[in-house]
Amino acid sequence: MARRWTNDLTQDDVTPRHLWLNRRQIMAGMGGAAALTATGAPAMAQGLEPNTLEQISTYNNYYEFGVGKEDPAAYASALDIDPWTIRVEGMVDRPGDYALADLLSGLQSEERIYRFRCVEAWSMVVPWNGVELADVLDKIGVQSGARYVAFETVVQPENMPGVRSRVIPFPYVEGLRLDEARHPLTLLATGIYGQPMPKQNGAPIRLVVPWKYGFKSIKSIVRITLTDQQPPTTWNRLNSREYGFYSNVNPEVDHPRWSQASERRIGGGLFARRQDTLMFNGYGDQVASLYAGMDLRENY
Ligand SMILES: Nc1nc2c(c(=O)[nH]1)N[C@H]1C(S)=C(S)[C@@H](COP(=O)(O)O)O[C@H]1N2
Ligand SMILES: [Mo]
Repeated sequence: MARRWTNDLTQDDVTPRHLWLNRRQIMAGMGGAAALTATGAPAMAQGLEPNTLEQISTYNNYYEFGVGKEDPAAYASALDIDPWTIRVEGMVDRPGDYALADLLSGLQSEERIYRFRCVEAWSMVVPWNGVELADVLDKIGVQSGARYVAFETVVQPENMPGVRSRVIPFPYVEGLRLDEARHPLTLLATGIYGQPMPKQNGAPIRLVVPWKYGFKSIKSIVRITLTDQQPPTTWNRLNSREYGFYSNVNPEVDHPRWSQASERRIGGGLFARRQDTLMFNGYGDQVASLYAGMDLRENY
């Protein structure tokens, strides 16, 4: 049984398994035996109707495969994910090269439906499968001086057209403060809708931090480093004025070139109203305390 969160639904809460794959069918299901959450609130009212697997896996950002939203779906099949080894290093008790299965063995598998908000002001709702990053950190044994976790994406030039044309510097790197990394909402995701992670979404394992802009959720991870220094992050390196280390979703702090007050839900249709963006992407009750006393305008 997956652990549950108050504003996170399992697939079965939202709609029966056989209705997952097609948005029209989901809507039909809701018209009949109106889908209810565990608490009895309509799923729609919470804005947590999941996107279809088709939507989630055909509109992506994964610059290693190109900058177009359809490039990852077009090219990521070339990504070589077998075998997959993750180097664990830095301030840990048990460093080493872990086969993916070994790193995950014995850990509680989770099913989490999260809002996903890209800094470009589009959003989806994604039913992830994975493990809590905190459980992985416990497994590798974080040493007392560690304050940050750094992540790195695989680089396979022969399989990645965006890497060959150097659209941005690679490897893609990201990082979290240790308390953010240990937060129970933070996942290392290995699947979507109960299926192995599509390559364009970051197979075989990627980060998911639902209260931060999507670029923090680094894909296809091959290195995890515990450190006492704030690690460099790809978009901050490229443009520190536009992309901070924290990058918490915040409707009150605009991107220098566009508003962050609202978002376009993918799959909402051509004429759908934009939705209001929620503070911490709707996870403020769980995560706001991580930033108590911090100026969120300065620490963007
Ligand atoms: N390695 C890597 N990770 C990445 C990216 C990328 O280009 N390369 N793009 C980021 C951005 S900007 C977003 S919005 C999300 C997109 O995740 P999705 O395609 O699963 O929706 O992945 C993030 N992780
Ligand atoms: Mo993004």
